[in-house]
Amino acid sequence: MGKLQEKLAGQIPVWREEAKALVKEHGDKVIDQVKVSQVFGGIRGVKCLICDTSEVALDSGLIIRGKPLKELTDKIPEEILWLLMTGEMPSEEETEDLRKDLAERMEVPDYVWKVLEAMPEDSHPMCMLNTGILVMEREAKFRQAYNKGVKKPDYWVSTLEDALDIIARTATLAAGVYRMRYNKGERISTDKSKDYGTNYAAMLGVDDPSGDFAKLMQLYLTLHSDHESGNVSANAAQVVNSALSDLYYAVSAGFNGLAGPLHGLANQECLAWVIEVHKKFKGVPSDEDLTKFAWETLNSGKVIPGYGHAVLRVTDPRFDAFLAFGKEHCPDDEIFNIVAKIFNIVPGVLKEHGKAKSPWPNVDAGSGSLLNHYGLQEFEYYTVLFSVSRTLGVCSQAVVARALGAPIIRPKSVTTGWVKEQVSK
Ligand code: HAX
Repeated sequence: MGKLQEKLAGQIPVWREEAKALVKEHGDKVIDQVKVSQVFGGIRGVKCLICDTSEVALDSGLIIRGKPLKELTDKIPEEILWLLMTGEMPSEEETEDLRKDLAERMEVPDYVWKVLEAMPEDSHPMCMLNTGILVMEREAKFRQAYNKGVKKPDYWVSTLEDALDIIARTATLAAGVYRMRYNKGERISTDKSKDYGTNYAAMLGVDDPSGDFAKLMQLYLTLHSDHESGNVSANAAQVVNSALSDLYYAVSAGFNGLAGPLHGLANQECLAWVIEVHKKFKGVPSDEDLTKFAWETLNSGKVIPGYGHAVLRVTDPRFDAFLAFGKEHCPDDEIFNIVAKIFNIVPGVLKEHGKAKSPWPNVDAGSGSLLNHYGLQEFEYYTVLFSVSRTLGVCSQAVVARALGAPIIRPKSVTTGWVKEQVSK
């Protein structure tokens, strides 16, 4: 048994007792009410989900297990994964144990590559990644355990095994998709002596003499790892997993949601918009030109990608972290400078426009310019990077949910007629 399994085996009975006692003692207490505008408005803001891995504060952004993101930007994915799952930072020994375990699981079976090779050459990299995940479902340890009659209190054990397999393999799969889809040559093998983020960066094969691209990948994997459970990808995965569909099905559902332009795909749209600005103005535009261009985008009925958020009402601390990385590592890059300039101009434009509840940048506004700087310029691939990272959070949420014996998710829907009746009473 690995150290993570041991740690969780010790913690889970305590979590269960705590949840049971809460429901027993306070099960009838009201913690929120639902307005008609929320029912018609994407259930925005309704407090009806439990997620212990992370929370998003309106006024400060991502907090992972009680730790604000800015305290975590120097951590590697193994440390973040341990924190997400257990609620504690790992010791060096625990980090090393998890690193080795993940490194041992990174190999992707041959049949997966054969399926991907048979896909049309213009397939979206997100569709390729997702196909790879789904094809591996035959290996799901949860499904095997369930078919053998495993008891509910032990569901988390095989779910954790699937989680670690999926997390480890997603990096290899994602790197393979990059090399296959963009004709980069042979796949690069995993190196069992490396940590997860360094391995992923190396398997992509991006030229990295300074090692800074690997540093960016570590940061990237941390920043996108989790964002509560109400966002589209986490929520989709959670709902699917609640039916006891195994994690391959659930992660795949999450990735399908991440592939939407209002969610994870915004990062590709974002860099596309920045590059359009760069091309149109042949470099960094003046404040006046950029303001005009932002208005043209809005007036044509489009959103400004990378700006606004369903929950956050301040600049996303994940954007701040990317901006700080860019200022340190590529302060003279024109594309990065356009991103920084957009940050000065667009919030004012969005405020004047008056629609978006938050005029501030989200995580997707800055990441693309940094990837572009290091030569990873195929922006259709960017959501795949996001997916590799988000697997950490989605899988951790599933392990915690199975540990707590969370039931199948089944909210109640109502008809428009029913709402009309209620409001006329
Ligand atoms: N540009 C223009 N209009 C915007 C806008 C933006 N960046 N952000 C919001 N709006 C508009 C909405 O389209 C909506 O208009 P309608 O009433 O005409 O439909 C109005 O402002 C109110 O929207 P909101 O309540 O502020 O925002 P939502 O909670 O509905 O949506 C979104 C949040 C992130 C989807 C939204 O801000 C958006 O579309 N942003 C651009 C796309 C983007 O950056 N997505 C990535 C978000 C982060 C993420 O999940 N990454 O994975």
